[in-house]
Amino acid sequence: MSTPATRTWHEPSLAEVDPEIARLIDEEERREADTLRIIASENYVSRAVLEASASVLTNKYSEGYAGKRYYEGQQSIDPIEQLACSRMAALFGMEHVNVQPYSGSPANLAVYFALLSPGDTVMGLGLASGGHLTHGHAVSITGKYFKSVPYGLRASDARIDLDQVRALAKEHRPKLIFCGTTAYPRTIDFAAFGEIAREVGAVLAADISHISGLVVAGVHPSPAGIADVVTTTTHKTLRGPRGGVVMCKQSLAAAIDKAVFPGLQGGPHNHTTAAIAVAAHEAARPSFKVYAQAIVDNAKALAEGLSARGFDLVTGGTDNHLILIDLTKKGVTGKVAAKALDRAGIVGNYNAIPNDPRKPFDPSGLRIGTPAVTSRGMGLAEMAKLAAWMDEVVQAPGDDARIARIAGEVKELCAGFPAPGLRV
Ligand code: DSN
Repeated sequence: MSTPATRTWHEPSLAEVDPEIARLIDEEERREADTLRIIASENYVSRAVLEASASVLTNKYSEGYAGKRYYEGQQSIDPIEQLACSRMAALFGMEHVNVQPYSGSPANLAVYFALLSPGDTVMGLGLASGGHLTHGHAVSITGKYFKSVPYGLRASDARIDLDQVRALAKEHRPKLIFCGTTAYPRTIDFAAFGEIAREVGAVLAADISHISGLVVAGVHPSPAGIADVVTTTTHKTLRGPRGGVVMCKQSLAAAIDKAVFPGLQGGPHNHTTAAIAVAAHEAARPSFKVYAQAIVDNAKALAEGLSARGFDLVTGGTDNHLILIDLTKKGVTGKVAAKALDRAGIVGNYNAIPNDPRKPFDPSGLRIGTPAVTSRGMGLAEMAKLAAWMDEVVQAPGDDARIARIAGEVKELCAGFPAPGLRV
């Protein structure tokens, strides 16, 4: 195997050309190093993924697919895209993979564009119940151009109401059923969705953006062999670059590819494609299974620590990487809590809870998750500290002295757990 020759720059650095942007990037790196990132959808990519993302591949146009491009000069691009596709196919056990969507929303749009006509009926989990905008929400193109029939959660336990899914599917006969979530702490029953989709003759699309890293590691059931189409972002639990992927049965491959290009997009982002290939390579290693299991173990430990401190958790806990906290009984809104936690170096996001009486921009809940802290190598002892700090902050979100002390303690803890991809 040949090693690439060492190359040197003949141009000024970013810091020399644009010190203002260089400084802001440095500050962001410092912030990512010194704080606990508990936004459930965020993570740290490895240095290898970062290097591929920041490569010269960003210079190249490649409309089309490997072997069928509209521009010349694809000697490196074709094998890179083929590697990304074959690695993702092997990882997820899917027949066909398209790695070109720019992110999760375009990936989902490609599914609609490939399989539906405007006005066709689609079912998805409602946004207020933990679904995604692109699963048919009224403000999204998916709710405006298609007839959207949202399903929801059981009132008794805030789990996806599969009886309601079946009843609505029988009544409305959707062409497409989306299963998948952005704020749901429990296992998705793909087999049950598959049965319902078959009963009504609908295509089943599983959007596994949040849980794809857990799925490939076998710590969450896989939709492979059940769903006709699987979409995912690549930057959440999977630890890849910001990107999107559509995977499907071979019978849908041509329609999906045509929908992505030329239907929705021009040239793919080749630097992202290469980074997806690297992330798939990393996720195929045995160590990734250990990592994904640790994400779930940490989430369960954090949930227990928070419950023990009187936090009200939607569904009472978690099966995956994510915890949804109802702060109503704590007497503080999600926004006030999230902003105070951010000042303490604990970065999450405010989020609506099921049937939230408050508005989405100032809701009753917090959504947190453990993928990023687990990427730093943190474990159960650190989750106990995190629960204690969160409790202290939420008890007194206006206590600046307390928050400053906690921010210092968080920074000290973080120094012992260097984050992947960051310079130390
Ligand atoms: N923004 C993503 C998330 O945080 O879940 C979904 O699009």
